[in-house]
Amino acid sequence: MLNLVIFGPPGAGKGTQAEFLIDSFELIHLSTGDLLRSEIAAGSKLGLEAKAFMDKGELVPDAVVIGMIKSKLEANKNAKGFIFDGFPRTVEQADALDKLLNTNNTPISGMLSLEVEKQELIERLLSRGKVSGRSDDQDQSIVENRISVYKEKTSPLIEYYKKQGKHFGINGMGTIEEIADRLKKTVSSL
Ligand code: B4P
Repeated sequence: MLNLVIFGPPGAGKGTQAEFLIDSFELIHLSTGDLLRSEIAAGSKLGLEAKAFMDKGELVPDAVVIGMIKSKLEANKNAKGFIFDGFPRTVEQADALDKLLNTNNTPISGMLSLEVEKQELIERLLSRGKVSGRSDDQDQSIVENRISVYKEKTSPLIEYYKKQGKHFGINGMGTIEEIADRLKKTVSSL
């Protein structure tokens, strides 16, 4: 079973690249950002709670996202593998994911860490904000807050996966196709 984490700061191309990887390696794409936006669109209680955090560029509480991932794993017991996109985002989430996967003896195979310069991240997110209507992509101060939250709470996961020998740094600058090729080469070598 191939279980991958696609990792990087907001705007690094996680969602974009995950779409290529699911096609090439027959994986199920689990994006916590997409799952949360579906809850918001459905007007659920969970969505309402999440929206308040997301609009400010803050992380949604760990218990909420861990619960969402747990139920998706249980609903897809026969999957060939998963690509986790936007999850884990904190050390607590990474510990919870390890526990969930180790119960089935299907640990993370690799963490693909997209490396992109800050100015490029800001430009990508603000340009998506002009067309997507995403509330967290429209205001430069919210975008910058998301990048700061990433540095403080999410970037320690690089060390977390390095210690497990599972960290693969990938140059995330260039065209979408160039980056997809780099990722495919790395995943094929796992
Ligand atoms: P996400 O949905 O994960 O948003 P993101 O970090 O911006 O990544 P995304 O996948 O959307 O963007 P991508 O880099 O592909 O999270 C949104 C919010 O949800 C979080 O801020 C948080 O509040 C909450 N949340 C989600 N998961 C959580 C968790 N686990 N715990 C707590 N809270 C959680 O692409 C960005 C743009 O760049 C796109 O427009 C794309 O087209 C463009 N792009 C990509 N690659 C490019 C390239 N090579 N060149 C030019 N443009 C490119």
